[in-house]
Amino acid sequence: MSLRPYIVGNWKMNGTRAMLSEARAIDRAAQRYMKVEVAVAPPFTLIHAVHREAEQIAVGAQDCHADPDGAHTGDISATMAADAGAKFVILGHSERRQDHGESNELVRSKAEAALEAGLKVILCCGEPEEKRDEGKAEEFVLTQLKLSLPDAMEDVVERLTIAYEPIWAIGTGRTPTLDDIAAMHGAIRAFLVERFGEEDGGQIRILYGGSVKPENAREILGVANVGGALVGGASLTADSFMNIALAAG
Ligand code: G2H
Repeated sequence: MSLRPYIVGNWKMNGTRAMLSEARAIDRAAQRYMKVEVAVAPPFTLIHAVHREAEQIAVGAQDCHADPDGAHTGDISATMAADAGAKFVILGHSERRQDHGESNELVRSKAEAALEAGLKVILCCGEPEEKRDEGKAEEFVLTQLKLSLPDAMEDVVERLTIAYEPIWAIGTGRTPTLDDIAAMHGAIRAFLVERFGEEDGGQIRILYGGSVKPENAREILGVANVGGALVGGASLTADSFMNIALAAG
């Protein structure tokens, strides 16, 4: 089995119902780019509406709580996201880790809850700039992965995607060199093979995220072990997002 390149739009805290026209346009274009798997993660408030519009693309959530229900004012469980139409959830994004103090252990609990609720997981990792400057980027990222991944996982190739997003590249317009991306994705691949075995670990998609745009997508997506992209700012208009998808095909 070889999975298609995976292009995922992370809308972050952007979008009102006015964005549904972009979702429709993304979905229509995705029907023409069948070589690429396209998905969007809108804010919780739009998951159901985007799900109802979408014929081709998958819709996901940007987070979920680790419990299935309970007294957690303002939170959304994986079960609730799935009920609204989400097929996957992005977990451990650095903005969640920074803004909400999410630890690796909490991310792992959320991943377990998401899998239990039938959601696929996009698990994010990425180093701050000082770790890269110290030459400790790989060690930092692999530790994040070790501690954030659930112990037991079935259908791991289908249900798990890793997203490598160096924190200093997020929304800044800066990106690592292609050699640096290749080195980190190679290290993540080796970790996945060790953890899940040659066959499964060799196939799990590893997305790159951090200032991906139409102008740099083709070269980044051409790097070894880059199986797609997690796209923030450039996913907010159908035009730029689908130009990135086109570069993957
Ligand atoms: C990284 C990315 C999407 P952007 O967070 O997850 O955002 O493409 O805006 O850097």
